[in-house]
Amino acid sequence: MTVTTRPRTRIFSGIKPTGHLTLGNYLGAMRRWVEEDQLKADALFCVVDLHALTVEHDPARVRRLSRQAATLLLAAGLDPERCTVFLQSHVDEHTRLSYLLECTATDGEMRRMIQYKEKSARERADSGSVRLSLLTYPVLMAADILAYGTDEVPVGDDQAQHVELTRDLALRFNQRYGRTFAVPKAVHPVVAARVMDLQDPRSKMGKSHASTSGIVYLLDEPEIVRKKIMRAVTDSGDDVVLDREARPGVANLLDVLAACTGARPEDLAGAYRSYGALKKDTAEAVLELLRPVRERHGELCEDPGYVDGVLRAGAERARGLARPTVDAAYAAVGLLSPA
Ligand code: AQP
Repeated sequence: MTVTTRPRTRIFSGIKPTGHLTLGNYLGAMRRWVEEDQLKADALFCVVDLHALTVEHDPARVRRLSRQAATLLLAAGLDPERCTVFLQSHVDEHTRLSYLLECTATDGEMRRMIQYKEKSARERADSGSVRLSLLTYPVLMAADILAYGTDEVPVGDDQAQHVELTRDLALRFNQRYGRTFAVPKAVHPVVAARVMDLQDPRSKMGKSHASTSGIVYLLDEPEIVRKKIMRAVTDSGDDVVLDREARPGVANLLDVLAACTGARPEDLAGAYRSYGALKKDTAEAVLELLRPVRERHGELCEDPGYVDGVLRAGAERARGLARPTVDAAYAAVGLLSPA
């Protein structure tokens, strides 16, 4: 009898260096990568720097933010002994595969993406034009995921549509050319899957938004974090109830506090009599959660050679994992391999 051992679940996720990382990134994605994913699976985490080129950008800032994002991932607790951390642009297989997936996707699918609709409107207003790569970026994201035979993609729920597209492309490619890709699924946190902007609680807390007063950045000074949370928009009522439709600002604070403390938002709602007390406790809980990340980030900044070494080793491993799948995809569509 042959005994076959099932390979470990493969996990892939990424973060874009389009701005300073936020509490939304941490609660929606990074924390789970640290506390669950790297412990249970063969996990790869990527600073998806090519995605930062889809909008107006300053090269020096992209460089700075890419390094800062990688450093923050390690500061948050990703352990290079347990998982693979790397930069997307260091592994050519992502863009190699992206082209084949552009030949699999349709332009209609791309134009239906909600993020494209939102961001293209913003770009057109700001700079008068929209880069083609903003339209095709979900295909590159699909390539990021499919190149690694990924089973699970842990993301905030703003990315659900892109992972759905990735599944569709994998299924279509497999059906046309023979089974080449694993078909991944998105996994979202139970609480705080979409942290909202503190000043505009009907919009996601997004790191590239122009107005920063509703965004808690992971590296904000404690006093700034307190100020932003104490000034969060709530509503005209004064009792603390969980009503996401009518009172999105209060619901957002309850979700954040719940995510920080492990309590349930509905239980927390019953425990507060004023918005002031809720904000104060939320601010302190957020600070407590972020304190070790800020401290470790400070230490790692003293040792940039360490971060470079992690990224170099991560890219090397990632390349080795992605190449056979991408080569197989090239062969499957009918391209001759170099002699
Ligand atoms: N507000 C959020 N709540 C929960 N999860 C979030 N994520 C992002 N914002 C929230 C999750 O963090 C991971 C990395 O995000 P990203 O870098 O792909 O995108 P972003 O932070 O949304 O930044 P953008 O797209 O550059 O700019 P904005 O935000 O301005 O649109 C993902 O898993 C994401 O779900």
